[in-house]
Amino acid sequence: MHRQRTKLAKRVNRVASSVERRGIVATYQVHDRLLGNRRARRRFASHAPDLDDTQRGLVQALDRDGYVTLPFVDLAGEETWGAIEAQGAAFIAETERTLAEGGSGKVRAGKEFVVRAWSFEGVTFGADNPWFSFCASRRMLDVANAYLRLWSKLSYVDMWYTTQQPSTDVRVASQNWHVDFDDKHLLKAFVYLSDVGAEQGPFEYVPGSQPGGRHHAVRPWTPMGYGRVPDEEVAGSVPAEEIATFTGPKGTLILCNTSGLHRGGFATAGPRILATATYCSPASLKALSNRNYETTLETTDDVVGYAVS
Ligand SMILES: O=C(O)CCC(=O)C(=O)O
Repeated sequence: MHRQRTKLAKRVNRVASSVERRGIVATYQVHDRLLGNRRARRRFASHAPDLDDTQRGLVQALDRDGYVTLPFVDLAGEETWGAIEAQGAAFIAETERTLAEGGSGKVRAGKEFVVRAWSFEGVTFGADNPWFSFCASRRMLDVANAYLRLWSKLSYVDMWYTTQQPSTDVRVASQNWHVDFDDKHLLKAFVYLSDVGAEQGPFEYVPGSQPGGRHHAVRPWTPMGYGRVPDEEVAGSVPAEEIATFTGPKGTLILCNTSGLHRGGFATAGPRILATATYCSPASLKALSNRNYETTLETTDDVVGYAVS
């Protein structure tokens, strides 16, 4: 009797999650095709940003390969970099103090190897936060919006301290090849706040695996899609020399459409510290993802106001 009830409960749960899943997917598709994204595309089309050569170059590379990398100062300038570097140094010092005292810092279940500055803990950002201010600036938003061809939402802003682990460990979570399930219209920014060599868990990407790219067919994006993509599947479809491994000095900026194949954070010879941000479409925030912050930012710029609301 008890066994029967357990079996029935499991079946009911399975059916309920499948119905919920289908509801989420349908909501995303309606927002992508008809509601939020359609309006965001119209807004973008009627206020095309005026890009300079650097910004235009970034968008062209993103269109072609799904990623681009350059020194952060080339986009943001020395003063902005100086402020973010100092913010990063404070985060590193605080994290290392916490870890030395035996604490874990802000970690998420299943990804305990990443200590986060803010995570999803009800943080409020204002203009006094240099990394947030850059992420919400027109300088950066114009690139994100021009790539996504819509007014994007800034959905996630954080700093990560990826801890060192034994090289004998098995890769887990985002250390394995995967595509982000949240959105098809996605752009992530990573700025290294420490030097990252081959053994500090560099970010890796399959160029052209973004929607519309030459390797998209390896794992086409679907809403709430699959988790880990086996190494053999990537190796069998993409020549090893085509895979981009982003080693680089502190101050390296990577922009990447992570609805394509990527992995990173397997740091076996020292930690990797970076600042990160996610730009997504309105459909994603309606159906598939949550924003990690509130803001007190006051702005008269509609593009900025839209991104942070
Ligand atoms: O830590 C990394 O390099 C991987 C990050 C990642 O998978 C993501 O942000 O979606």
